[in-house]
Amino acid sequence: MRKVLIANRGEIALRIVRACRELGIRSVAVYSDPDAQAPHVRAADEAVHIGPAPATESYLRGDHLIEVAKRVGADAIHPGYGFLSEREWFAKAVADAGLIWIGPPASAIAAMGSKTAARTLAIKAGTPVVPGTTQALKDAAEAERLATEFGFPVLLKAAAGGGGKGMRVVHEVGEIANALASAQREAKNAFGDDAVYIEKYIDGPRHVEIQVLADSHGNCIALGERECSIQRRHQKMVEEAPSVAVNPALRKKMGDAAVAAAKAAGYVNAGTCEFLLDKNGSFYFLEMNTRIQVEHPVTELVMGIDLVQWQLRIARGERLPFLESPEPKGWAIECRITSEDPANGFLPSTGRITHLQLPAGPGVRWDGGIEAGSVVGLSYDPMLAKLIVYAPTREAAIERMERALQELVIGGVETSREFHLRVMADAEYRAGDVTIQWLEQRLPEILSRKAPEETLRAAVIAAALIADMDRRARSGASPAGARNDGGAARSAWSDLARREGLRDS
Ligand code: MV4
Repeated sequence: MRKVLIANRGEIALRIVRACRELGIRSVAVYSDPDAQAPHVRAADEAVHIGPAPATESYLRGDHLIEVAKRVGADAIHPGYGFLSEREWFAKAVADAGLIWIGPPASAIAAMGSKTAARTLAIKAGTPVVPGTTQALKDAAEAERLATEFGFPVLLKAAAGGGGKGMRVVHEVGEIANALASAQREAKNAFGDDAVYIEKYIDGPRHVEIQVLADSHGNCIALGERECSIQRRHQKMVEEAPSVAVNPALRKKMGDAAVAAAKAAGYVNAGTCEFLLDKNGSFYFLEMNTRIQVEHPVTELVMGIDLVQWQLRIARGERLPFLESPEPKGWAIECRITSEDPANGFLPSTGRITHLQLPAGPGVRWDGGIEAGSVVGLSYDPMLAKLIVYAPTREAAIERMERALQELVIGGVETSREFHLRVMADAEYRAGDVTIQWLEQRLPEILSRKAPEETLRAAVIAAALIADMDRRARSGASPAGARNDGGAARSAWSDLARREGLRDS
Protein backbone atom coordinates (compact mmCIF):
# COMPACT_ATOMS: atom_id res chain seq x y z
CA MET A 1 0.00 0.00 0.00
CA ARG A 2 1.74 3.12 -1.24
CA LYS A 3 -1.00 5.64 -1.93
CA VAL A 4 -4.47 5.97 -0.36
CA LEU A 5 -7.39 7.94 -1.77
CA ILE A 6 -9.50 9.40 1.03
CA ALA A 7 -13.16 9.45 -0.02
CA ASN A 8 -14.22 11.94 2.64
CA ARG A 9 -13.76 15.49 3.93
CA GLY A 10 -13.33 17.51 7.12
CA GLU A 11 -11.78 16.25 10.31
CA ILE A 12 -11.85 12.53 9.43
CA ALA A 13 -10.08 13.13 6.10
CA LEU A 14 -7.36 15.01 7.97
CA ARG A 15 -7.22 12.23 10.59
CA ILE A 16 -6.62 9.67 7.83
CA VAL A 17 -3.93 11.85 6.19
CA ARG A 18 -2.10 11.86 9.55
CA ALA A 19 -2.25 8.08 9.89
CA CYS A 20 -1.04 7.62 6.30
CA ARG A 21 1.88 9.99 6.83
CA GLU A 22 3.02 8.21 9.98
CA LEU A 23 3.06 4.94 8.03
CA GLY A 24 4.91 6.44 5.06
CA ILE A 25 1.87 6.10 2.79
CA ARG A 26 0.98 8.89 0.34
CA SER A 27 -2.49 10.39 0.67
CA VAL A 28 -4.85 11.79 -1.95
CA ALA A 29 -7.63 14.12 -0.83
CA VAL A 30 -10.74 14.80 -2.87
CA TYR A 31 -12.77 17.97 -2.66
CA SER A 32 -15.98 19.61 -3.80
CA ASP A 33 -16.17 23.27 -4.93
CA PRO A 34 -16.66 24.77 -1.43
CA ASP A 35 -13.88 22.55 -0.01
CA ALA A 36 -11.18 23.74 -2.45
CA GLN A 37 -9.34 25.58 0.34
CA ALA A 38 -10.18 23.12 3.12
CA PRO A 39 -7.44 21.97 5.55
CA HIS A 40 -7.75 18.30 4.50
CA VAL A 41 -6.96 19.31 0.91
CA ARG A 42 -3.75 21.13 1.84
CA ALA A 43 -2.69 18.43 4.31
CA ALA A 44 -2.81 15.58 1.80
CA ASP A 45 0.07 14.89 -0.61
CA GLU A 46 -2.26 15.33 -3.59
CA ALA A 47 -5.80 16.57 -4.08
CA VAL A 48 -8.39 16.08 -6.81
CA HIS A 49 -11.51 18.16 -7.46
CA ILE A 50 -14.55 15.91 -7.71
CA GLY A 51 -17.56 18.18 -8.25
CA PRO A 52 -19.99 20.73 -6.83
CA ALA A 53 -21.19 21.12 -3.25
CA PRO A 54 -24.04 18.59 -3.11
CA ALA A 55 -22.60 15.31 -1.79
CA THR A 56 -24.62 13.39 -4.38
CA GLU A 57 -22.53 15.16 -7.05
CA SER A 58 -19.18 14.85 -5.26
CA TYR A 59 -18.42 12.74 -2.16
CA LEU A 60 -21.15 10.18 -2.96
CA ARG A 61 -20.10 9.53 -6.59
CA GLY A 62 -18.56 6.14 -5.92
CA ASP A 63 -17.81 5.16 -9.51
CA HIS A 64 -16.15 8.50 -10.16
CA LEU A 65 -14.05 8.21 -6.97
CA ILE A 66 -12.81 4.79 -8.09
CA GLU A 67 -11.91 6.27 -11.49
CA VAL A 68 -10.01 9.09 -9.78
CA ALA A 69 -8.17 6.61 -7.54
CA LYS A 70 -7.02 4.64 -10.59
CA ARG A 71 -6.06 7.77 -12.50
CA VAL A 72 -3.80 9.07 -9.70
CA GLY A 73 -2.27 5.64 -9.07
CA ALA A 74 -3.76 5.09 -5.64
CA ASP A 75 -3.86 1.46 -4.58
CA ALA A 76 -6.40 1.80 -1.78
CA ILE A 77 -9.50 3.77 -0.72
CA HIS A 78 -10.38 4.82 2.81
CA PRO A 79 -14.03 5.87 3.12
CA GLY A 80 -13.93 7.47 6.60
CA TYR A 81 -17.41 7.57 8.20
CA GLY A 82 -20.73 8.58 6.65
CA PHE A 83 -20.86 9.11 2.85
CA LEU A 84 -19.96 5.78 1.16
CA SER A 85 -18.45 4.05 4.19
CA GLU A 86 -21.26 1.55 4.73
CA ARG A 87 -22.44 1.03 1.17
CA GLU A 88 -21.99 -2.60 0.31
CA TRP A 89 -21.92 -1.87 -3.43
CA PHE A 90 -19.06 0.60 -3.03
CA ALA A 91 -16.91 -1.77 -0.95
CA LYS A 92 -17.47 -4.39 -3.66
CA ALA A 93 -16.81 -1.98 -6.54
CA VAL A 94 -13.52 -0.85 -4.95
CA ALA A 95 -12.34 -4.46 -4.58
CA ASP A 96 -13.57 -5.36 -8.11
CA ALA A 97 -11.52 -2.44 -9.46
CA GLY A 98 -8.41 -4.10 -8.01
CA LEU A 99 -8.07 -1.54 -5.21
CA ILE A 100 -7.67 -2.26 -1.50
CA TRP A 101 -10.81 -1.38 0.48
CA ILE A 102 -9.85 -0.02 3.90
CA GLY A 103 -12.86 -1.40 5.69
CA PRO A 104 -14.76 -4.63 6.29
CA PRO A 105 -15.66 -7.03 3.46
CA ALA A 106 -18.81 -6.07 1.51
CA SER A 107 -20.42 -9.26 2.84
CA ALA A 108 -19.94 -8.11 6.46
CA ILE A 109 -21.41 -4.68 5.63
CA ALA A 110 -24.42 -6.41 4.08
CA ALA A 111 -24.81 -8.84 6.98
CA MET A 112 -24.90 -6.01 9.51
CA GLY A 113 -26.83 -3.57 7.28
CA SER A 114 -30.15 -5.28 7.91
CA LYS A 115 -31.08 -5.07 11.60
CA THR A 116 -33.00 -8.34 11.43
CA ALA A 117 -30.11 -10.11 9.68
CA ALA A 118 -27.73 -8.70 12.32
CA ARG A 119 -30.01 -10.01 15.09
CA THR A 120 -30.06 -13.44 13.47
CA LEU A 121 -26.25 -13.46 13.31
CA ALA A 122 -25.92 -12.27 16.92
CA ILE A 123 -28.33 -14.94 18.16
CA LYS A 124 -26.36 -17.61 16.29
CA ALA A 125 -23.15 -16.26 17.90
CA GLY A 126 -24.65 -16.38 21.38
CA THR A 127 -24.54 -12.57 21.72
CA PRO A 128 -27.50 -11.38 23.83
CA VAL A 129 -30.15 -9.45 21.89
CA VAL A 130 -33.34 -7.75 23.07
CA PRO A 131 -36.28 -10.23 23.16
CA GLY A 132 -38.06 -9.84 19.83
CA THR A 133 -38.40 -11.17 16.30
CA THR A 134 -35.97 -11.56 13.42
CA GLN A 135 -38.72 -11.58 10.79
CA ALA A 136 -40.73 -8.66 9.46
CA LEU A 137 -44.23 -8.42 10.93
CA LYS A 138 -46.96 -9.62 8.55
CA ASP A 139 -49.84 -7.63 10.00
CA ALA A 140 -51.24 -5.89 13.07
CA ALA A 141 -52.76 -9.12 14.40
CA GLU A 142 -49.32 -10.75 14.51
CA ALA A 143 -47.86 -7.62 16.15
CA GLU A 144 -50.60 -7.70 18.81
CA ARG A 145 -50.01 -11.37 19.54
CA LEU A 146 -46.20 -10.91 19.88
CA ALA A 147 -46.51 -7.72 21.95
CA THR A 148 -48.77 -9.50 24.40
CA GLU A 149 -46.23 -12.33 24.56
CA PHE A 150 -43.20 -10.01 25.22
CA GLY A 151 -45.22 -7.62 27.43
CA PHE A 152 -45.70 -3.87 26.96
CA PRO A 153 -44.11 -1.51 26.19
CA VAL A 154 -42.74 -2.80 22.89
CA LEU A 155 -40.78 -1.10 20.14
CA LEU A 156 -41.48 -1.40 16.42
CA LYS A 157 -38.32 -1.00 14.36
CA ALA A 158 -37.52 -0.76 10.67
CA ALA A 159 -35.38 -3.72 9.52
CA ALA A 160 -33.41 -1.38 7.26
CA GLY A 161 -33.36 1.21 10.05
CA GLY A 162 -30.87 3.54 11.59
CA GLY A 163 -30.97 6.83 13.40
CA GLY A 164 -34.34 6.06 14.97
CA LYS A 165 -36.28 6.31 11.69
CA GLY A 166 -39.26 4.00 11.43
CA MET A 167 -39.23 3.37 15.20
CA ARG A 168 -42.36 3.51 17.42
CA VAL A 169 -42.80 2.80 21.14
CA VAL A 170 -46.14 1.13 21.82
CA HIS A 171 -47.59 1.13 25.34
CA GLU A 172 -50.86 -0.74 24.86
CA VAL A 173 -52.48 -3.15 22.48
CA GLY A 174 -54.94 -0.58 21.10
CA GLU A 175 -52.10 1.54 19.70
CA ILE A 176 -50.37 -1.19 17.73
CA ALA A 177 -52.21 -1.14 14.41
CA ASN A 178 -51.69 2.61 13.88
CA ALA A 179 -48.08 2.52 15.11
CA LEU A 180 -47.27 -0.36 12.75
CA ALA A 181 -48.81 1.41 9.76
CA SER A 182 -46.91 4.65 10.44
CA ALA A 183 -43.60 2.85 11.14
CA GLN A 184 -43.99 0.96 7.85
CA ARG A 185 -44.78 4.16 5.98
CA GLU A 186 -41.78 5.96 7.47
CA ALA A 187 -39.48 2.99 6.77
CA LYS A 188 -40.67 2.81 3.16
CA ASN A 189 -40.00 6.53 2.67
CA ALA A 190 -36.59 6.55 4.38
CA PHE A 191 -35.15 3.23 3.19
CA GLY A 192 -37.38 2.03 0.36
CA ASP A 193 -38.18 -1.03 2.49
CA ASP A 194 -41.24 -1.24 4.73
CA ALA A 195 -40.12 -4.29 6.74
CA VAL A 196 -40.76 -3.64 10.46
CA TYR A 197 -40.06 -6.04 13.34
CA ILE A 198 -40.83 -5.96 17.05
CA GLU A 199 -38.72 -5.88 20.24
CA LYS A 200 -39.38 -5.53 23.93
CA TYR A 201 -38.79 -1.87 24.82
CA ILE A 202 -35.86 -1.38 27.19
CA ASP A 203 -36.60 1.57 29.45
CA GLY A 204 -33.89 3.99 30.55
CA PRO A 205 -30.76 2.15 29.37
CA ARG A 206 -27.30 3.46 28.59
CA HIS A 207 -25.81 3.27 25.12
CA VAL A 208 -22.50 1.49 25.46
CA GLU A 209 -20.53 0.32 22.44
CA ILE A 210 -17.57 -2.02 22.07
CA GLN A 211 -14.74 -1.30 19.65
CA VAL A 212 -13.43 -4.34 17.83
CA LEU A 213 -10.45 -4.84 15.57
CA ALA A 214 -10.18 -7.95 13.37
CA ASP A 215 -7.28 -8.87 11.09
CA SER A 216 -7.42 -10.93 7.90
CA HIS A 217 -5.80 -13.91 9.66
CA GLY A 218 -8.82 -14.78 11.79
CA ASN A 219 -7.85 -12.77 14.88
CA CYS A 220 -10.37 -10.44 16.49
CA ILE A 221 -10.06 -8.45 19.71
CA ALA A 222 -12.31 -6.16 21.73
CA LEU A 223 -10.84 -2.78 22.70
CA GLY A 224 -13.15 -1.86 25.55
CA GLU A 225 -16.26 0.27 25.62
CA ARG A 226 -17.36 3.81 24.91
CA GLU A 227 -20.17 5.44 26.87
CA CYS A 228 -22.34 7.18 24.28
CA SER A 229 -25.57 7.86 26.18
CA ILE A 230 -25.32 11.65 25.91
CA GLN A 231 -27.19 12.19 22.67
CA ARG A 232 -29.94 14.35 21.27
CA ARG A 233 -32.20 13.13 18.47
CA HIS A 234 -29.79 10.26 17.82
CA GLN A 235 -26.82 12.64 17.48
CA LYS A 236 -24.15 11.94 20.07
CA MET A 237 -22.80 15.05 21.79
CA VAL A 238 -20.34 13.72 24.40
CA GLU A 239 -18.59 10.35 24.51
CA GLU A 240 -16.29 8.79 27.07
CA ALA A 241 -14.04 5.80 27.54
CA PRO A 242 -14.34 3.85 29.71
CA SER A 243 -17.96 3.89 30.98
CA VAL A 244 -18.70 4.44 34.67
CA ALA A 245 -21.24 1.61 34.34
CA VAL A 246 -18.75 -1.03 33.18
CA ASN A 247 -16.37 -2.96 35.48
CA PRO A 248 -13.68 -5.37 34.28
CA ALA A 249 -15.98 -8.42 34.53
CA LEU A 250 -18.75 -6.75 32.47
CA ARG A 251 -16.14 -5.40 30.03
CA LYS A 252 -14.93 -8.96 29.44
CA LYS A 253 -18.49 -10.27 28.91
CA MET A 254 -19.44 -7.45 26.52
CA GLY A 255 -16.09 -7.73 24.72
CA ASP A 256 -16.55 -11.47 24.20
CA ALA A 257 -20.11 -10.89 22.97
CA ALA A 258 -18.94 -8.24 20.48
CA VAL A 259 -16.10 -10.43 19.19
CA ALA A 260 -18.51 -13.37 18.75
CA ALA A 261 -20.90 -11.20 16.69
CA ALA A 262 -18.03 -9.81 14.60
CA LYS A 263 -16.67 -13.30 13.91
CA ALA A 264 -20.13 -14.54 12.92
CA ALA A 265 -20.25 -11.78 10.29
CA GLY A 266 -16.79 -12.65 8.93
CA TYR A 267 -15.64 -9.24 10.10
CA VAL A 268 -12.24 -7.77 9.20
CA ASN A 269 -10.93 -4.26 10.09
CA ALA A 270 -12.30 -1.81 12.70
CA GLY A 271 -15.94 -2.06 13.74
CA THR A 272 -18.21 -1.31 16.67
CA CYS A 273 -20.97 -3.31 18.33
CA GLU A 274 -23.68 -1.15 19.88
CA PHE A 275 -25.38 -2.35 23.04
CA LEU A 276 -28.09 -1.17 25.38
CA LEU A 277 -26.99 -1.62 28.99
CA ASP A 278 -29.81 -1.61 31.54
CA LYS A 279 -29.75 -0.69 35.23
CA ASN A 280 -29.26 -4.32 36.24
CA GLY A 281 -26.13 -4.71 34.14
CA SER A 282 -27.90 -6.75 31.45
CA PHE A 283 -26.77 -5.85 27.95
CA TYR A 284 -28.36 -6.34 24.55
CA PHE A 285 -26.78 -6.17 21.11
CA LEU A 286 -28.45 -3.55 18.89
CA GLU A 287 -26.37 -3.34 15.74
CA MET A 288 -22.83 -3.21 14.39
CA ASN A 289 -21.33 -0.11 12.80
CA THR A 290 -19.10 -1.31 9.99
CA ARG A 291 -16.83 1.75 9.82
CA ILE A 292 -14.43 3.87 11.86
CA GLN A 293 -16.62 5.98 14.12
CA VAL A 294 -16.55 9.67 14.97
CA GLU A 295 -15.80 8.89 18.63
CA HIS A 296 -12.87 6.51 17.97
CA PRO A 297 -10.31 8.86 19.64
CA VAL A 298 -11.52 8.17 23.20
CA THR A 299 -10.71 4.50 22.68
CA GLU A 300 -7.34 5.39 21.14
CA LEU A 301 -6.41 7.42 24.21
CA VAL A 302 -7.37 4.92 26.91
CA MET A 303 -6.06 1.93 24.96
CA GLY A 304 -2.89 3.54 23.59
CA ILE A 305 -3.70 2.29 20.08
CA ASP A 306 -3.95 4.21 16.81
CA LEU A 307 -7.14 2.75 15.33
CA VAL A 308 -6.81 4.47 11.94
CA GLN A 309 -3.23 3.24 11.55
CA TRP A 310 -4.51 -0.23 12.37
CA GLN A 311 -7.21 0.08 9.73
CA LEU A 312 -4.43 0.64 7.19
CA ARG A 313 -2.20 -2.07 8.62
CA ILE A 314 -5.01 -4.64 8.63
CA ALA A 315 -5.99 -3.73 5.07
CA ARG A 316 -2.39 -4.39 3.95
CA GLY A 317 -2.42 -7.78 5.63
CA GLU A 318 -0.71 -7.23 8.95
CA ARG A 319 -1.56 -9.24 12.04
CA LEU A 320 -2.94 -7.70 15.22
CA PRO A 321 -0.10 -6.91 17.64
CA PHE A 322 -1.77 -8.73 20.57
CA LEU A 323 -4.61 -11.18 20.98
CA GLU A 324 -5.72 -10.35 24.53
CA SER A 325 -7.93 -7.34 25.17
CA PRO A 326 -6.01 -4.67 27.07
CA GLU A 327 -7.66 -2.89 30.03
CA PRO A 328 -8.31 0.82 29.59
CA LYS A 329 -5.90 3.18 31.34
CA GLY A 330 -7.06 6.64 32.47
CA TRP A 331 -10.13 8.47 31.19
CA ALA A 332 -10.96 10.16 27.89
CA ILE A 333 -13.87 12.46 27.02
CA GLU A 334 -14.85 13.82 23.61
CA CYS A 335 -17.09 16.83 22.91
CA ARG A 336 -18.40 17.21 19.37
CA ILE A 337 -18.00 20.85 18.44
CA THR A 338 -20.82 21.60 16.02
CA SER A 339 -21.93 24.75 14.21
CA GLU A 340 -25.31 24.62 15.92
CA ASP A 341 -26.90 27.12 18.27
CA PRO A 342 -28.11 25.30 21.40
CA ALA A 343 -29.89 28.47 22.58
CA ASN A 344 -31.90 28.32 19.37
CA GLY A 345 -33.07 24.73 19.24
CA PHE A 346 -29.69 23.62 17.86
CA LEU A 347 -30.38 25.47 14.63
CA PRO A 348 -27.46 25.06 12.21
CA SER A 349 -25.35 28.23 12.07
CA THR A 350 -23.51 29.25 8.92
CA GLY A 351 -20.88 31.80 7.99
CA ARG A 352 -17.17 32.40 7.83
CA ILE A 353 -15.01 31.43 10.80
CA THR A 354 -13.40 34.77 11.58
CA HIS A 355 -11.27 33.66 14.48
CA LEU A 356 -10.07 30.30 15.80
CA GLN A 357 -8.03 29.87 18.93
CA LEU A 358 -7.37 26.22 19.76
CA PRO A 359 -6.95 24.71 23.20
CA ALA A 360 -3.65 22.97 23.89
CA GLY A 361 -1.57 21.83 26.85
CA PRO A 362 -1.49 18.56 28.78
CA GLY A 363 -3.91 15.84 27.67
CA VAL A 364 -5.69 17.87 25.00
CA ARG A 365 -6.35 16.63 21.46
CA TRP A 366 -8.09 18.59 18.71
CA ASP A 367 -9.39 16.60 15.72
CA GLY A 368 -10.71 19.37 13.53
CA GLY A 369 -11.39 20.13 9.89
CA ILE A 370 -11.62 23.91 10.06
CA GLU A 371 -9.41 26.98 10.32
CA ALA A 372 -9.88 30.75 10.48
CA GLY A 373 -11.34 31.71 7.10
CA SER A 374 -13.25 28.44 6.60
CA VAL A 375 -16.80 28.92 5.41
CA VAL A 376 -19.41 26.80 7.17
CA GLY A 377 -22.36 26.11 4.90
CA LEU A 378 -25.33 23.79 4.92
CA SER A 379 -24.10 21.20 2.42
CA TYR A 380 -22.43 18.96 4.99
CA ASP A 381 -22.68 17.77 8.59
CA PRO A 382 -22.46 20.57 11.19
CA MET A 383 -19.70 18.81 13.14
CA LEU A 384 -16.68 21.10 12.82
CA ALA A 385 -14.27 19.31 15.12
CA LYS A 386 -13.88 17.08 18.13
CA LEU A 387 -12.24 18.23 21.33
CA ILE A 388 -10.85 15.24 23.19
CA VAL A 389 -9.13 15.19 26.57
CA TYR A 390 -7.26 12.52 28.44
CA ALA A 391 -6.45 12.40 32.16
CA PRO A 392 -5.75 9.80 34.86
CA THR A 393 -9.29 9.90 36.32
CA ARG A 394 -12.79 10.88 35.20
CA GLU A 395 -12.84 13.84 37.58
CA ALA A 396 -9.54 15.13 36.19
CA ALA A 397 -10.75 14.58 32.62
CA ILE A 398 -13.89 16.67 33.29
CA GLU A 399 -11.77 19.48 34.80
CA ARG A 400 -9.45 19.26 31.82
CA MET A 401 -12.35 19.43 29.36
CA GLU A 402 -13.70 22.53 31.13
CA ARG A 403 -10.28 24.15 30.90
CA ALA A 404 -9.88 23.23 27.23
CA LEU A 405 -13.38 24.49 26.34
CA GLN A 406 -12.55 27.77 28.10
CA GLU A 407 -9.41 28.13 25.97
CA LEU A 408 -11.34 27.46 22.76
CA VAL A 409 -12.46 30.56 20.84
CA ILE A 410 -14.46 30.20 17.62
CA GLY A 411 -15.63 33.46 16.08
CA GLY A 412 -18.05 33.92 13.22
CA VAL A 413 -20.46 31.04 13.76
CA GLU A 414 -22.49 29.84 16.72
CA THR A 415 -21.16 26.60 18.17
CA SER A 416 -21.90 24.03 20.84
CA ARG A 417 -18.88 25.14 22.94
CA GLU A 418 -20.87 26.78 25.73
CA PHE A 419 -23.42 23.97 25.79
CA HIS A 420 -20.56 21.57 26.48
CA LEU A 421 -19.34 23.79 29.34
CA ARG A 422 -22.81 23.56 30.85
CA VAL A 423 -22.85 19.76 30.52
CA MET A 424 -19.42 19.53 32.16
CA ALA A 425 -20.73 21.64 35.08
CA ASP A 426 -23.88 19.54 35.55
CA ALA A 427 -24.05 17.62 38.83
CA GLU A 428 -25.77 14.57 37.32
CA TYR A 429 -23.26 14.43 34.49
CA ARG A 430 -20.41 14.68 36.98
CA ALA A 431 -21.95 11.84 38.98
CA GLY A 432 -22.03 9.76 35.77
CA ASP A 433 -25.77 9.38 36.27
CA VAL A 434 -26.92 9.33 32.63
CA THR A 435 -29.10 7.30 30.26
CA ILE A 436 -30.01 7.67 26.58
CA GLN A 437 -32.91 9.92 27.63
CA TRP A 438 -30.85 12.04 30.04
CA LEU A 439 -29.79 14.90 27.77
CA GLU A 440 -33.21 15.48 26.21
CA GLN A 441 -34.84 15.45 29.68
CA ARG A 442 -32.17 17.66 31.25
CA LEU A 443 -31.90 20.11 28.35
CA PRO A 444 -34.30 22.78 29.71
CA GLU A 445 -32.31 22.98 32.95
CA ILE A 446 -28.94 22.86 31.21
CA LEU A 447 -29.94 25.65 28.84
CA SER A 448 -31.58 27.89 31.43
CA ARG A 449 -28.78 27.75 33.97
CA LYS A 450 -25.96 30.23 33.53
CA ALA A 451 -22.74 28.58 32.44
CA PRO A 452 -19.96 28.88 35.06
CA GLU A 453 -17.94 31.30 32.95
CA GLU A 454 -21.01 33.51 32.46
CA THR A 455 -21.45 33.64 36.22
CA LEU A 456 -17.83 34.74 36.55
CA ARG A 457 -18.35 37.35 33.82
CA ALA A 458 -21.44 38.63 35.63
CA ALA A 459 -19.50 38.86 38.91
CA VAL A 460 -16.73 40.85 37.23
CA ILE A 461 -19.26 43.27 35.74
CA ALA A 462 -21.07 43.62 39.08
CA ALA A 463 -17.78 44.41 40.84
CA ALA A 464 -16.88 46.99 38.20
CA LEU A 465 -20.33 48.56 38.47
CA ILE A 466 -20.04 48.90 42.25
CA ALA A 467 -16.56 50.44 41.89
CA ASP A 468 -17.91 52.85 39.28
CA MET A 469 -20.83 53.92 41.49
CA ASP A 470 -18.45 54.38 44.39
CA ARG A 471 -16.10 56.55 42.30
CA ARG A 472 -18.98 58.73 41.10
CA ALA A 473 -20.36 59.07 44.65
CA ARG A 474 -16.96 60.23 45.94
CA SER A 475 -16.54 62.74 43.10
CA GLY A 476 -20.01 64.17 43.78
CA ALA A 477 -21.55 63.05 40.46
CA SER A 478 -24.86 61.21 40.55
CA PRO A 479 -24.31 57.43 40.74
CA ALA A 480 -24.47 55.44 37.54
CA GLY A 481 -27.99 54.28 36.83
CA ALA A 482 -29.55 56.46 39.53
CA ARG A 483 -31.64 58.09 36.80
CA ASN A 484 -33.36 56.07 34.12
CA ASP A 485 -33.98 58.94 31.72
CA GLY A 486 -30.96 58.17 29.58
CA GLY A 487 -29.12 61.15 31.03
CA ALA A 488 -25.40 61.74 31.15
CA ALA A 489 -24.91 59.75 34.35
CA ARG A 490 -25.45 56.42 32.71
CA SER A 491 -22.19 54.69 32.28
CA ALA A 492 -21.02 52.02 29.94
CA TRP A 493 -20.86 49.75 32.96
CA SER A 494 -24.54 50.01 33.70
CA ASP A 495 -25.38 49.40 30.04
CA LEU A 496 -23.32 46.26 30.20
CA ALA A 497 -24.92 45.23 33.48
CA ARG A 498 -28.34 45.67 31.96
CA ARG A 499 -27.44 43.53 28.97
CA GLU A 500 -26.18 40.85 31.36
CA GLY A 501 -29.48 40.92 33.20
CA LEU A 502 -27.95 42.30 36.42
CA ARG A 503 -30.04 45.49 36.32
CA ASP A 504 -33.48 46.27 34.98
CA SER A 505 -32.86 49.91 34.19
C1 MV4 B 1 -34.01 0.37 21.43
C2 MV4 B 1 -34.28 1.19 22.55
C3 MV4 B 1 -34.99 0.62 23.60
N1 MV4 B 1 -35.39 -0.68 23.54
N2 MV4 B 1 -34.42 -0.92 21.42
C4 MV4 B 1 -32.33 3.84 18.61
C5 MV4 B 1 -31.75 3.74 17.24
C6 MV4 B 1 -31.32 2.33 17.04
N3 MV4 B 1 -29.91 2.28 16.89
C7 MV4 B 1 -31.78 1.59 18.25
N4 MV4 B 1 -32.35 2.54 19.16
C8 MV4 B 1 -32.96 2.13 20.31
N5 MV4 B 1 -33.35 0.83 20.38
C9 MV4 B 1 -35.11 -1.40 22.44
N6 MV4 B 1 -35.54 -2.67 22.38
C10 MV4 B 1 -33.86 2.51 22.52
C11 MV4 B 1 -33.19 2.99 21.40
C12 MV4 B 1 -32.77 4.36 21.45
C13 MV4 B 1 -31.41 4.71 21.46
C14 MV4 B 1 -30.41 3.76 21.38
C15 MV4 B 1 -29.07 4.13 21.38
C16 MV4 B 1 -28.73 5.46 21.47
C17 MV4 B 1 -29.70 6.42 21.55
C18 MV4 B 1 -31.05 6.06 21.54
C19 MV4 B 1 -32.02 7.05 21.63
C20 MV4 B 1 -33.34 6.69 21.62
C21 MV4 B 1 -33.71 5.36 21.52
